[in-house]
Amino acid sequence: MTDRQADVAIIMGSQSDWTTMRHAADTLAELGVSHKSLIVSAHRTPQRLYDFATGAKAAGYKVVVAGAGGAAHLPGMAAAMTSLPVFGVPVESKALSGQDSLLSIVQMPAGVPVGTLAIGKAGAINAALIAAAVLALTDAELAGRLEAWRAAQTDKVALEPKDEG
Ligand code: RP5
Repeated sequence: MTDRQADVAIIMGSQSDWTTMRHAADTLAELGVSHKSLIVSAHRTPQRLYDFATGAKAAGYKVVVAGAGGAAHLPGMAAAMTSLPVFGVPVESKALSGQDSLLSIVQMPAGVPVGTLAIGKAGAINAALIAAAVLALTDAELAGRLEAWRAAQTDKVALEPKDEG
C-alpha cells in the first residue's frame, strides 16, 4: 500500500460506506484528479489503518478523504498518523442518522485536525471539491477545471422557478 498511486486517497471504514463515498470518487473523476479508494477499518483492520496512514505521504498521496459511520474513528486516527490534510465525511448511520458519525469526526482535540464535511452524499462531494481545491493551489490546469466545474454548476441554476410534476 506504499506504492505511488494517486493524489487523493479515499478511505472508508466498510464496504457499506461506498454508497456514500463513491460520490467523492465520482467528483474527483469529473475533475480529472487521480484517486484511489480503499476500505480501511479503524476497528476491524487496525493494522491496515496503521500501515496506510504512516505510509500515505511516502506513497505520494497529497490529501486523504476519510469516510466512516457510527463510532467513526477512522478520520481522526488517520490524522493522528499523517500530516497530510485529512477531510472527514460522516456517513449516515441507521441508528442516529449520522449525528453520531458527525460528532465523532468533528470533535477532534486541538492539534490533530480533521476538516469535517456534511453528513452523507453532500459531504462526500464537498470533500472531493475541497481536496481538489487544495491540489489546485499548485496545479494551474486543475484550478481551471475546478473553476469550469463551478461555472457549470452556476449555469444550471434557473432564474425563475417552474412548477414540478
Ligand atoms: C463503521 O461502521 C463504518 O464506517 C460503517 O459506516 C459502519 C458500519 O459498518 P458495517 O457494519 O456495515 O461494516 O466502521
